[in-house]
Amino acid sequence: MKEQRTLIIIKPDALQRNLLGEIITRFERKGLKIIGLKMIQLEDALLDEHYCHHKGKPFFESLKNFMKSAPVVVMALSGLNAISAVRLIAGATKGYEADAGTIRGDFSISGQANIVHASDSPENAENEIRRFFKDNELFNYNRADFDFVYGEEERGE
Ligand code: 3AN
Repeated sequence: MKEQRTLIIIKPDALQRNLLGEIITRFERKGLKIIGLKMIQLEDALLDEHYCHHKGKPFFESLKNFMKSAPVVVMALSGLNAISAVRLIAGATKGYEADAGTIRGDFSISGQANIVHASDSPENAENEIRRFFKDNELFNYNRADFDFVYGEEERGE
């Protein structure tokens, strides 16, 4: 079983549009385990680090202003192939291009206000989890439904 961890940021537009519960529910019902969850106010230092690959692009300042415009909810998830599974649930970056049925496809029509961030590789996922969570904010526990969420071999039995 390829157990992976990944980081989600539920962005200010989702909070303002009362979509927090809806977004969290989609990941829970998929079978992903929530191993960390908190609300934070983002600031420049963290955003400069998190979006360093967009530094210098024309939308960089506006992206940072958007991400600071209200609190965000950060969430660490674990599961089988969690990184790609979560990216599929999130949908394409631009809401107006994202497939219906995905979070962005269902709730966003914007390239910037696109509801969620989701890690895109194992290396970035681990860096991003470390960026947003301390060790004692991450939890390891058994989920009661996992005998039915996964097959026997996937559970390592
Ligand atoms: P993803 O979040 O799908 O990995 P990235 O890393 O390319 O996509 O973009 C990070 C964030 O930057 C996006 N989620 C979006 O909010 C913002 N962004 C990306 N491209 C644009 C753009 N052309 N105009 C405005 N904002 C953008």
